[in-house]
Amino acid sequence: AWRKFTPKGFTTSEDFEKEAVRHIETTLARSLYNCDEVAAYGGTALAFRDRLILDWNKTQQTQTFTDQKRVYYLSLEFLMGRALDNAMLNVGQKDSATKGLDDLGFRMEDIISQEHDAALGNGGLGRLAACFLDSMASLNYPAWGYGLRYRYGIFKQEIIDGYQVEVPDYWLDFNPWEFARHDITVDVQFYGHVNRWQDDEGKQHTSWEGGETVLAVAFDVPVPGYETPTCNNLRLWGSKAASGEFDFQKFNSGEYEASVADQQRAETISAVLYPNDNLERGKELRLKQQYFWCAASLYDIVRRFKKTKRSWKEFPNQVAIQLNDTHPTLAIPELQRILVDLEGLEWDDAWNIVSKTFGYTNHTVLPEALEKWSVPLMQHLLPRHLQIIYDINLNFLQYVERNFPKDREMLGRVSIIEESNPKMVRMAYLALIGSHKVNGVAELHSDLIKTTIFKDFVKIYGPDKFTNVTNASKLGGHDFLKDLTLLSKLEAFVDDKEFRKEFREIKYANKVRLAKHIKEHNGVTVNPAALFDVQVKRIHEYKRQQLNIFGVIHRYLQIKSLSAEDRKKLAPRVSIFGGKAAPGYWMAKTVIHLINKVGDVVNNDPDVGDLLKVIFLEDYNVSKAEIITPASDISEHISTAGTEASGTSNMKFCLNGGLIIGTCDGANIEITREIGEENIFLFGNLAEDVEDLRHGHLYNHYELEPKLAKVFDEIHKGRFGDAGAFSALLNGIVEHGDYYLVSDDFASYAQTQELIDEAYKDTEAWTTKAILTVARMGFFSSDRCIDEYAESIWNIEPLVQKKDD
Ligand code: 26W
Repeated sequence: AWRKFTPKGFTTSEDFEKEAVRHIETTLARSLYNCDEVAAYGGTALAFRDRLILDWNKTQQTQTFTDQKRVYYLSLEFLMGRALDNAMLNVGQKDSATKGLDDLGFRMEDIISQEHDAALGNGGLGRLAACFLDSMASLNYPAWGYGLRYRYGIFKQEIIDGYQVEVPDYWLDFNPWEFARHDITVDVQFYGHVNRWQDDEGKQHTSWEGGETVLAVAFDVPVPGYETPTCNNLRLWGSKAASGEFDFQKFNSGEYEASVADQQRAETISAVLYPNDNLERGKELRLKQQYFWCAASLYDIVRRFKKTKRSWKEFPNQVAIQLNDTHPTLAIPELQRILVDLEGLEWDDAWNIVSKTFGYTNHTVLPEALEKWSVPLMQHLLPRHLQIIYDINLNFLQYVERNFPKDREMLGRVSIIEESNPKMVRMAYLALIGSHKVNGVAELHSDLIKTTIFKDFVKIYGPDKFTNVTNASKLGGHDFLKDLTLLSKLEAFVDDKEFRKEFREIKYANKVRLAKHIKEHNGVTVNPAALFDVQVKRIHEYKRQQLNIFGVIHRYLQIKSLSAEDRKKLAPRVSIFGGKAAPGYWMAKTVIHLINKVGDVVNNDPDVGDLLKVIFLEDYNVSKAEIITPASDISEHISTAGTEASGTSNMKFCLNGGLIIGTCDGANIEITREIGEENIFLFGNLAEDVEDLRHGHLYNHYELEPKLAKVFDEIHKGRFGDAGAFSALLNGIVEHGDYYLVSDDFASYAQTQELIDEAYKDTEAWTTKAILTVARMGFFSSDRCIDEYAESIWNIEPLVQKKDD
């Protein structure tokens, strides 16, 4: 309805065609005679982009004039996927475009798939950021995202001879969705030294001088909301050599290489996304990325605030900044530096503003993922920030000392500086101390952070500083998009024959589509009537793809042990895996290799036939997820209890009519509460028992679970190729303590898989479970989630545009 008051834009297929053709012929300078799919994509994207831009400009204008509080979402990762389909969904008129393209001789599906994914993220954290941008726009919150414009997103994964091979992702080839703002730039400083001096009135000043400067250039990406004129902005910073830095002298005297080297060094900062998920490696370039992005974003936010001519103490009433994990924590000392060194505020006044402005979301408790930066590195790269961090720490520790005079040990435990060699800055502590709210991403996780990594801080600040906002997901479809709680209306149809049939047909059609994809990409024929069992996510030991593949081997051995007659009673299954391993994560790469080797054997064994197929889908990403997720009957969310903060694909699968096999971890627990425990397949040890079990492994001799032992025997015998290739994986379990409790959970996992086989045979009962699951998932809408952030952390209100704005 709001379209009625949008002045421009096509509403018929003819008008769409005119717009698209105009863009193809003029903007893209292509002749219609050799218009290929790439050009047709370009024309279509530009036609929709025009419509978005009108809304975008108006939204930004309204936000500026209204001048109410805004939220800034700082994230090093935004896993956006493709933009065109999303733009069509939000703007409307996809049907006009489909018809128009058809007239021009193209299929919409093929055109959509021309677009590169914007894959500026690793996994859950980055995808969550993308869902949040969508919901913030859909709910009309004045909100900006800030990130880095990586020239290369997450690598593309190829599987060659069963091994992962990484290929660079040249996604910027043609990207109509970004606007380079060459006039919006920020100088960002690195290295140098700190000067202290006194002015004529005796006031102390501190300044950061020397070093080198890199230029941050803004690239803006429109973020449309669903059925609303609100179109927010995602600002990504690209790095360039600062104008003064490019050495014309050298260039003139023929030293081309030397002059270009400076330029390249500057551009390296935003060149590539670090492909580690949940692993911190302490690389200088990563720290440079983090500061570059924080400094540019803060400068931009402060510049916008200063235009309002308000006093500094109003800053937290106008600005909320959300830190997506600790990656943007340097924004805290940076704002303190701006206020104290550049704007001349007193330390305490500045700190009061800073700590009211920030909120910090924690996404992991894995110790190896907690960011720490070495003090010498920080001293070298950001000398003034290190001083500020030391001062923040001093004030904090004095506060702790006053309040807990008897607990001297506590000071060392909570200090931002870890007294190791070299000393380290603990970024999570800095983020917590500099924020007014800290939240976890699912109930169990939010409880865990209060009893483990942040235990002392609950004593220091009290429990109210900590809160939970359970993660959520976006529904990719057409109905129920506005209000996911409307899903509950489906429950009334659970016994409706017609509805049940249609529900099953949709699932089946989605499985047929995935089967086609598998045939094309893996060359394996799978039966769409088989149970599709899917585990797609980053490959990580804690997520336990190894448990899944060992379970698959166990299933294979069982099939082999049966007579042809008994085999007929089995339920056919397709085990589908997908996900990237961090390039340096050998154990994860070994798991991928094992999955592929098992697939080679199983898929070619005539004894097995349709009863079992094992598929590894190459290059799992957002656009592949759009095909895979709706095609699953069962998806696996089987992390060792207490390790997966939330998980978000678990929600996606349920929203798409799939059931879950899972551990009592992350959001699985809340999903169970919502949908009912009769509709989910839970197994395995509980988080509260994990620590004791691990101790048991270390101090007692422990025996491998017998079924798992058989699986290991077969691997050892070389059934899946050279066993040496898998020895590290098996030894981690047999000899090195089985940290992720694969053996402890194996029996319960295998048994639950048998329950699933039985349950799937009862089509009617299964359909009921699936319908009830969908109907009860309303809570996991990212709109609900964003409203909770807005209310309990950001204190912001929606800004709905008036008709005649
Ligand atoms: C410094 C290296 C690094 C890189 C990424 C450390 C940590 C991360 C992320 C925090 C990892 C991540 O994506 N965490 C996931 O966040 C999701 C959204 O909240 C949760 O659903 C997942 O459970 C959590 O693993």
